[in-house]
Amino acid sequence: MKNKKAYILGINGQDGSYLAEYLLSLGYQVFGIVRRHSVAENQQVRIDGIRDKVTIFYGDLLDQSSLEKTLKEVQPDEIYNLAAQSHVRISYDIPQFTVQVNALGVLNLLEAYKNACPNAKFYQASSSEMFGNSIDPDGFQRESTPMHPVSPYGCAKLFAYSIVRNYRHAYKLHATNGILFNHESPRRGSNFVTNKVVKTAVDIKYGFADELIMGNMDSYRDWGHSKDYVRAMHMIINHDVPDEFIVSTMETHSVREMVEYVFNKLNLDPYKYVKQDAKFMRPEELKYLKGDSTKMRSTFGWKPEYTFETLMDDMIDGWEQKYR
Ligand code: G4F
Repeated sequence: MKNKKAYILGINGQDGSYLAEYLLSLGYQVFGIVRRHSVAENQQVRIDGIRDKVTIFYGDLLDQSSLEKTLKEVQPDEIYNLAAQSHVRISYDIPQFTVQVNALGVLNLLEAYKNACPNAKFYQASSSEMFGNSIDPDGFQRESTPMHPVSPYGCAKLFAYSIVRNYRHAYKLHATNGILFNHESPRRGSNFVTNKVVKTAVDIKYGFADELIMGNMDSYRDWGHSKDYVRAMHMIINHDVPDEFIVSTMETHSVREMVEYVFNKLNLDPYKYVKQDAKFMRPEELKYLKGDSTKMRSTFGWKPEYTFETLMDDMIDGWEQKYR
């Protein structure tokens, strides 16, 4: 039987790199799309280990012709859109770019997919940020929870989510949405809160930093491990019916609890080092996320292997190994 072909936008990101490794382990042929940068160094560091096993093309969500050309050439079985301007606070600094990429870029990709390979299956990286501060009375967000995003990022993601559903129904495409809650790993960018905290705490331990400057410590997030979540993506895209699924741990922790866990693990007193600065606050904050992933768990038997503690331990270990 011929190997399945996967086409991954955002292959050099945290999720893209883990997904590529996972699909290679399942025998897939993997094709990745990367954007052109003026500085070539370090752009593809997350896929260094599999560089000779994947085929990389230049492409961009803002350039439909690049997508259509490569989709026609590859004729993939599965398309994963993990590319985005993924930083919520920065979406306030560059709102129009964020909407161009995260909303209109997805429309460009859907058009390219419809024209080039409409029989492929499609996965869109939708986000719990789409819920904004909407919470069901029992304290969870689930597939049926109303979506009222509170950032340019969240608004753009909601457009993308909706247009995927629209194209599914209008053009009979196998187009799916995974609504993923926050997911982290040692490969997380160090301007997201978990990796910023872990990296700075390890720096403090080894004498390379003497303070951690934070934004809002009172928001709550449902943090899982990216490795668990890429397995979920593969299950969602391969479901017989294209649909929406929440992927989450069903637990929530405050940023403060996360900071305390990391510092305590490193035998440091957080309150000797942690300060706050308004520059890391957001004009409007999403205060509380806790996802109900019952549908995902009961449909596929999926469950996360990592807990909040083993996730944070893995990240601490990742930074400590760099110093060792
Ligand atoms: O790590 P964060 O920047 O992640 P955020 O905003 O929740 O977004 C992430 O998860 C979304 C899914 O819900 C994704 F769609 C999105 O692409 C991204 O992956 O911030 C988490 C929390 C926020 O409440 C923020 O205000 O941490 C708070 N925080 C406090 N101090 C900080 C900081 N966040 C960052 N990035 N940096 C700080 O210094």
